[in-house]
Amino acid sequence: MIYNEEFETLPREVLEALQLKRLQQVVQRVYHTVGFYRTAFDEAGVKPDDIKSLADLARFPFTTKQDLRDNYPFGLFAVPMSSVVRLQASSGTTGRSTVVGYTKRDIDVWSELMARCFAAAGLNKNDIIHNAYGYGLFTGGLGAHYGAERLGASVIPMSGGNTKRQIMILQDFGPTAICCTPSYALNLAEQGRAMGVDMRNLKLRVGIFGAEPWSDKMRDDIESALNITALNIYGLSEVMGPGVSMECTEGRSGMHVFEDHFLIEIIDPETGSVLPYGEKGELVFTTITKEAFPLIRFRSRDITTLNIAPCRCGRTHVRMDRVMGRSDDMLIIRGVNVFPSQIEAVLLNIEGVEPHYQLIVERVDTLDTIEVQVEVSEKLMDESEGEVRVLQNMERRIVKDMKDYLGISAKVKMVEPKSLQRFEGKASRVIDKRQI
Ligand code: DLL
Repeated sequence: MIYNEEFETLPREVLEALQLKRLQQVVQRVYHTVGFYRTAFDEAGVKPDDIKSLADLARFPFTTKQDLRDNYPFGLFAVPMSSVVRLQASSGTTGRSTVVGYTKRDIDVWSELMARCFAAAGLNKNDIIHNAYGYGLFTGGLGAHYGAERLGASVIPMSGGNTKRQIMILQDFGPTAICCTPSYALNLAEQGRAMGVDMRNLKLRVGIFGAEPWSDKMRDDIESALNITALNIYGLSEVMGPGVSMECTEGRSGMHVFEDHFLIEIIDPETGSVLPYGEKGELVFTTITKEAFPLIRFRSRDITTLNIAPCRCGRTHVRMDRVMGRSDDMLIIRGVNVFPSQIEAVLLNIEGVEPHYQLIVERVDTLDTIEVQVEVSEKLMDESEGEVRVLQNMERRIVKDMKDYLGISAKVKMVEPKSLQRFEGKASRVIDKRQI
């Protein structure tokens, strides 16, 4: 089913005319309301009036995650706080996290786009949706929740964790759809089986999975473990949250980007030049309807391709392929985004620890694990005379700080001074062994 038939199936030329009008408005608006954009545009020698066609956007400067951090928390908002009704933040970040704000109308648009996603998955008001995306600052929980309500479905606000209870609810409430990260879906299937529950015979028909990379192999595994259709949903907090794009049941080959609200470009991450459809590159988003926190040419760092070929479902919106990687070093550990530099910041706050560390990421059964190997300083080694208790305390402190500041559960291993590899060029501190 198509939730918003009119806007999701607009002929391309009509869609592009609408995009241009909205783009011109938003570029004017940010230039006059957000100091950051005024400076950035002036420095690049461009003016809002320069947007005469969609292609003119390519002359405008990019916005990066660093720009968001530099303007933490509310520096890029384009409306006064009195118009902001909700704040959310990207996960796993301390201090300089990215904070996003929404006006009432922004929440309204987001709810509609999430409702479009559920409809694309074949859901309607008769469905019961088990929402196991985390509620809180993370956009997954509330984003999916409002969309499910907008659709008129019955939503179960489970949030993440408490797996046994989730399995009980899945049995007792009989939801027909589930939303969570793909790795958590596998985890639920596995724990359910361990509890002796026949997970293939639940009422579930469809799963809406995203927030982390996954493969067709994982899709097959989830579909057969839960006996459902597994669909991909994509989004990022900065641009809105979940529901920026969604696979339809017809195509199952790429996610339609809701282009009446977002302009999408694909660029060469090295040179920044715009690439044609079909080529692999980094996604760049411009929000053309957001009020509180509009973004111009935001570099997502997500690598994929765009496919403009018409889809059997009738939607005219371009499809993006699954995310194939990132053009930065961000890791997603059990749905929590974390940069090695943030782990480093936590480590360096602890006395007796050297700035030499290695991160080993693995997927054990269905769960991501991260081990942090870090060198003890020689000074501490000498002072403690290698006493085990001192090292154990330090390990405990690091585990706690990683949880408190970054929201990740890490295994910490203290290693001897000078035992980790040293780098001559760019340090490569992450060993990612996950076969996704
Ligand atoms: O993960 C929003 C979301 C919630 C999407 C629930 C889907 C479902 P962030 O925490 O800001 O927002 O993380 C955004 O997660 O740039 C991608 O690298 C990654 N990501 C999101 N969806 C997918 C997906 C939410 N379907 C970052 N496949 C993005 C691969 C994804 N990666």
